[in-house]
Amino acid sequence: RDRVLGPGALLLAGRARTQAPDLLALVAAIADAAPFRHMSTAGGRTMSVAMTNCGALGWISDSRGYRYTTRDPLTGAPWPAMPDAFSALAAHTAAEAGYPGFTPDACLINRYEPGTRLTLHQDRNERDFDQPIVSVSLGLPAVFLWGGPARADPVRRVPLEHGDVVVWGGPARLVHHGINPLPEGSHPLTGRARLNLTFRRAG
Ligand code: MD3
Ligand code: FE
Repeated sequence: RDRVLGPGALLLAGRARTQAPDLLALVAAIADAAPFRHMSTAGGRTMSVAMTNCGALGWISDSRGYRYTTRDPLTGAPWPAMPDAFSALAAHTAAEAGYPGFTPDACLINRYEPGTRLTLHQDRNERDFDQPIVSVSLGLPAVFLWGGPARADPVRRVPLEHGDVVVWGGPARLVHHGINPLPEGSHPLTGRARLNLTFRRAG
């Protein structure tokens, strides 16, 4: 299933499958120090996706808007360090997609349960849009919504499965995207959940 999804977007199907148990154990350790939480938006809504971060910078949303911070606002501590296995996977897959030297300083970890969705948005809080974003899907499958540079552009539906890695760069970097409400289900490694890691060069 490895394929170019479109300009700038390369799917490496199942590329993280063999490492998935290790990655999930690392996520559990990160969540012990920086628990998953439902962040609020500037508009006063609560996000249905539960989030945490690791790395020098972490993405947050609160009543003041979206931004990256060096500390977890919940604990006041720096975000947990990015495990070597995380940065190595991101660097290797980015290099395969034509981005040598990708050194992520942020990893946003999203947790979906059945019914959780992520509405169409762009990722624009990073400093350099020439740097790609690498995403790793674990656990339950989801339908990824892939639009265009304008919010009203038509949306494609792309299934993302356990172990899939996608590198988003170049013309794919600023497209609108989201996740359909997660269907009911259970996965041997994650139970009733999908976890998504996104590796970013934020600063
Ligand atoms: C295309 N996460 O964390 S992963 C996000 O499954 C986010 O949790 C979704 O959108 C998830 O911001 C989608 C795929 C993805 C991630 C970031 C992108 C695609 C992207 C940034 C730019 C373009
Ligand atoms: Fe996004």
